[in-house]
Amino acid sequence: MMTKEEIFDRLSFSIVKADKEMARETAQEVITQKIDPIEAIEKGLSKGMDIIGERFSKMEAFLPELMMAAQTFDTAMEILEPEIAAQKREVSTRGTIVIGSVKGDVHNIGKNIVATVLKTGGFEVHDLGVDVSSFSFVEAAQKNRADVIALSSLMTTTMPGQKEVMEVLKEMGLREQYYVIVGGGPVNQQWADQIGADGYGETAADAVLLARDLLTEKKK
Ligand code: B12
Repeated sequence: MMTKEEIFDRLSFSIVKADKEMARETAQEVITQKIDPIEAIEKGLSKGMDIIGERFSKMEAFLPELMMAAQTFDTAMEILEPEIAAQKREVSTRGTIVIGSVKGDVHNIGKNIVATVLKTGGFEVHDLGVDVSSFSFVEAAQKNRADVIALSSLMTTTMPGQKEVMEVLKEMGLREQYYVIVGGGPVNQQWADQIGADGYGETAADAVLLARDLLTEKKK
């Protein structure tokens, strides 16, 4: 039997090699061994993505390889996602969240994980997809009576999209109505402070804690 560490390494390796069969089999092993699927994502699949991203920035890997790695990630997620969803125990909803990748950004793997984990954490989640305009975020928040707007940016070039949402909210006089949380590769707490967002989360698990804390504060 493979140890947990071996499983995580194998998940990472399957992404780097874009080996869907290996990704599928190893994800299945996560389920069989009752390993926390979120831990497997963070310590396995995402590690592999970091390696590919690193190679890409050094021009040792190219766009087709990135795309194949992303497809391999999705293959593993097809197996892990139902398992994450099955962990859901909360019946009543803790609040409503609209989430999306900001304008110009089509990266969705991390955003999808955050959406899944938020749902499991008891939130009603409206996923607006990728390349979402600032106005669409605000419009969807109004339409769904959201409590939180969650913005994902994977590139330094799309981070200004997060700032723009803050500006649109202010211009429309709606800033006080929603909590705004931000995340994604290049985003950090300093950026969140700079644009006046209510919180930053490094991982999907952080997103849940963040949303819970903010809404508990609200109800006080
Ligand atoms: C896979 C990938 C792609 C895939 C995306 C497929 C898909 N369906 O998503 C494809 C091939 C399409 C792609 C395209 C491009 N990419 Co790309 N891509 C990546 C890569 C390798 C991995 C991203 C990923 O999925 N990570 C795994 C997930 C699980 O992690 P995550 O997204 O960070 O999410 C976690 C946290 O950040 C957090 N989180 C995420 N969102 C949110 C939101 C909130 C509210 C919170 C609280 C938390 C949170 O929780 C998640 C789970 O823990 C990264 C490298 C990297 N290290 O990030 C480059 C990277 C992001 N890409 C990059 C680039 C340059 C591009 C392209 C411009 C390439 C090109 N020349 O065309 C295009 C741009 C497309 C566009 N307009 O958006 C650069 C960006 C550089 C920069 N300027 O900042 C990177 C950093 C690679 C590099 N090192 O150069 N890419």
